[in-house]
Amino acid sequence: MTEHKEGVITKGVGGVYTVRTYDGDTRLCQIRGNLRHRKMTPMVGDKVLTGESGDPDIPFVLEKILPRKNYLVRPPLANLDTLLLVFSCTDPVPDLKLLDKLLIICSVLNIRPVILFSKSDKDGSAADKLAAVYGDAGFDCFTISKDDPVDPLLCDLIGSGLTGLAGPSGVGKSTFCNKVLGEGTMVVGDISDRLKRGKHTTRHAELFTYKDGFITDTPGFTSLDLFEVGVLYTDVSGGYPEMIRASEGCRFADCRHIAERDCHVRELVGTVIDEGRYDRYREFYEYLYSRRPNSAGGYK
Ligand SMILES: Nc1nc2c(ncn2[C@@H]2O[C@H](COP(=O)(O)OP(=O)(O)OP(=O)(O)O)[C@@H](O)[C@H]2O)c(=O)[nH]1
Ligand SMILES: [Mg+2]
Ligand SMILES: [Zn+2]
Repeated sequence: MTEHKEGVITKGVGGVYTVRTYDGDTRLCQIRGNLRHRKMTPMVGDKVLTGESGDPDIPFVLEKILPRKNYLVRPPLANLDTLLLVFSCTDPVPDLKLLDKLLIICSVLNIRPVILFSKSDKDGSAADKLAAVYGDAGFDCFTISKDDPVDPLLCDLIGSGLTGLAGPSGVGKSTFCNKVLGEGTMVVGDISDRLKRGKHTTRHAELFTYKDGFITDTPGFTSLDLFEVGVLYTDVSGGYPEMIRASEGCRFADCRHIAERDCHVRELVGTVIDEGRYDRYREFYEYLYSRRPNSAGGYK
């Protein structure tokens, strides 16, 4: 008789999925034909039903992917509660466009973002400045460094539910995982001396248990197109809570904060609202507006 068990996908490499069942077993699974037929691609974080396959090499099979509460395309993760957005204050230079894009996506998918500015040992004042900008905007921010203990507040934030990591290569995602989970859990890479970029050391997402939840290290990435992942122009403001707060003072209730008269948001740019954040908001808004459904293109 086939023994069915539910669990969570902790890893998926080359069509072979590792599932941790709720009673603590680890099952190596292949994918069932009908799942492939339905073009459902299993993801790390997916809750699944597993059964026996009859194949001694990969003894189990994914029978069913249970409904997802959300999923990210980049990095590919399902059922996230919290996403740690890791950006180094230097080496590599922080890609704040990518950070803001991920904050918009978190707001669309109802994922709690927590921002980590890493390598604060290399440039403490840069890390503090970034944390001030994003902290004032309304996000949970921490500055971290490989030589400092992890803030107990941060440990609490990631101690339950499913936490993913996202950020460019070489910022220290795996280094952070090792600090939390124990040295040697993940391989840590170098950054190139010349380009100050990471070398894509982590190749696959992998989920580990931590306290009452799970934490997932992921490969670094830099390219992320908001339009391609389905974000709409109406979603952009969700990544800018400081502008939503300020918009109460705008003359028009549907103010886009671009060219409208008596726009309180624009009045606050450079003081309460960070100029770089505003510029990125505007760039994303205009880009997605020009690609809105039924649009002939161009921003009016
Ligand atoms: N000075 C300093 N170096 C760090 C810190 N965190 C990580 N590094 C270094 O940065 C390099 C890259 O670290 P990783 O942890 O492999 O980075 P990653 O984000 O996992 O990179 P990918 O797996 O390629 O996406 C390594 O040489 C680390 O030792 C830090 O807080 N301070
Ligand atoms: Mg890594
Ligand atoms: Zn406005």
